[in-house]
Amino acid sequence: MGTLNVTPDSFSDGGKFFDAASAVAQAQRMVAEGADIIDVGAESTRPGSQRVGAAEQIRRIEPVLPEVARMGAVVSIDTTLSEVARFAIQAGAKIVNDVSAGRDDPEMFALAAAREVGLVLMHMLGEPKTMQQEPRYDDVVAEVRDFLAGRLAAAEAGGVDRRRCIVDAGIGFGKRLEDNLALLRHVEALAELGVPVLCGPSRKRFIGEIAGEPVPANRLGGTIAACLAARRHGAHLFRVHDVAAVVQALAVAEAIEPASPAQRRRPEGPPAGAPR
Ligand code: HH2
Repeated sequence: MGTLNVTPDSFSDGGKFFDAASAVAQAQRMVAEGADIIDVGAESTRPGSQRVGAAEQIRRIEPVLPEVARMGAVVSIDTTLSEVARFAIQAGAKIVNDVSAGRDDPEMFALAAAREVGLVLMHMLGEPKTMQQEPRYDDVVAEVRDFLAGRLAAAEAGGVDRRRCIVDAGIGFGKRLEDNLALLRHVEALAELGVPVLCGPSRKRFIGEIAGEPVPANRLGGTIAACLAARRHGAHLFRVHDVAAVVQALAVAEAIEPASPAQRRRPEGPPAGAPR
């Protein structure tokens, strides 16, 4: 999954793809580099960020998302607002990546159910504005797993087919360094939920903390290491900015040590977001 931030303020590439032409070109590049999914986002969720309303998110994605949908990759929309998701689905998106796991907008599950799209449910402690203010867990892996089990149940109760859901521990979303490391080390605990696991460590602060690298764009080595560790522990999808390098790393890891059949295939049914 290649990250496409049509934002002025994302933590690692804010402003770089804010105009439509550079966003479309970046999507083309990521598809050519081997991305299966392009995740289009119009709101930064970096720690401390301010919310962006639905109208502004739609204004940002409108000249970009339909073009990306025409490229042949599966398009995912990174939003917590059903109004934005509805627009994106109409324009060709097949997956909704909701970092609030359906908590921001009570209509999100009904929309995902009615339009039969894939749905990413991610763990976040609190909200982006405050999530990095002293996050604390007794047992981060169990708490994140239990939270995601609860959101999966809520999505199902809202009519969403569990086979269309994907879970994500939310690396960096209200987590200390040791929490992020424990979650990467224990992907199996999330895989036990029986749906694919998405992992998004790309360029994040925990890599900078370990490596002493303050510039997010210089964190590719750490991104690859985190993706390979998560893969070894059972992750199925990887949300990254640097597609070519991560695709190559995953291909070499696969050649050395093939993933388990359970990791390569969906547990049952069609892939999340597959057309009806
Ligand atoms: N991380 C970011 C945004 N969306 N979605 C999922 N499912 N998992 C993630 O880990 C995740 C996500 C943050 O990264 P980025 O989009 O590059 O930055 P920003 O939120 O500043 O736009």
